[in-house]
Amino acid sequence: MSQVVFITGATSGFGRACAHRFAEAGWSLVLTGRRQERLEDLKTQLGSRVPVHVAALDVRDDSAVKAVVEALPGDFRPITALINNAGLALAPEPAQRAALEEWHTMIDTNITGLVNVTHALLPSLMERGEGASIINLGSVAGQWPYPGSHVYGASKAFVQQFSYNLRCDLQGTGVRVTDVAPGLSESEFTLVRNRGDQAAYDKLYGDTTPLQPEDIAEQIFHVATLPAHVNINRLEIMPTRQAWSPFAVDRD
Ligand code: NDP
Ligand code: 8X3
Repeated sequence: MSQVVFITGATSGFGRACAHRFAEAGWSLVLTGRRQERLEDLKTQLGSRVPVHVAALDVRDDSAVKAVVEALPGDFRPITALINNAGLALAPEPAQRAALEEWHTMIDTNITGLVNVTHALLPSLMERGEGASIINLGSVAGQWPYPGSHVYGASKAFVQQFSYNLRCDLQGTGVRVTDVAPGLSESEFTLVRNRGDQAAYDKLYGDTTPLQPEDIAEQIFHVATLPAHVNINRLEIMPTRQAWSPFAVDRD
């Protein structure tokens, strides 16, 4: 039976790097994201090496998620690994100045979207059973608070706890679950968060050495290809040049 990976948010950053990494190892790819053109580009790049199925998908739309899963061609099921990667941060300002609509968008994407896709693919993952994996993109922001993280960090805390709780329910099915929690990583994530502000992007990633999407893809591939009896519950990854800061104290 061929190995099949289903990736959400495959059009950029970690998701796109995962598409390349799993293709290198000969896996069949199901690539999803909202930007159809980028999906077609990936199909052109990778389709001569491995079977590739692309589907434009907004993970917030549960009917669309169900339809995409139901329409998966026979060669692309059952799914061996689900990479729940689609996500975003918005509203870089403090909570008291953030727009409610942007909070809703983060919740709808990072929480509801991830839940939609997981729910739709659980039967397929359970059909695969031993060796199957759900790999959820959490973040250091789900564990460590920092200014401007408000709903984004809280959404990633949900991802961590949902991953752990899934582990409990899936015990005995062979399906593994991992919360992968990266720190500072260079991708379009920062342009999305800062509304396309290139100066903010350059400031965050300049004069240091952030993780690259390929670094995260390598870890995700490692998690998905461990022996079937091994489950990494949470994998937190930071660049060597990133660490924690002291508590902030308000002084007169
Ligand atoms: P990118 O912005 O490069 O990629 C995000 C991906 O998510 C895109 O492919 C985008 O595709 C997709 N996406 C966003 N909204 C939706 C939606 N509603 N439906 C379907 N797809 C969607 O960011 P990263 O690769 O850096 O981030 C990937 C994941 O990793 C996210 O969950 C992020 O929170 C997390 N993360 C990122 C870190 C970082 O520092 N970069 C660190 C820790 C975690 P499209 O627009 O085509 O739909
Ligand atoms: C993204 C990493 O540090 O910007 O999840 O929150 S961080």
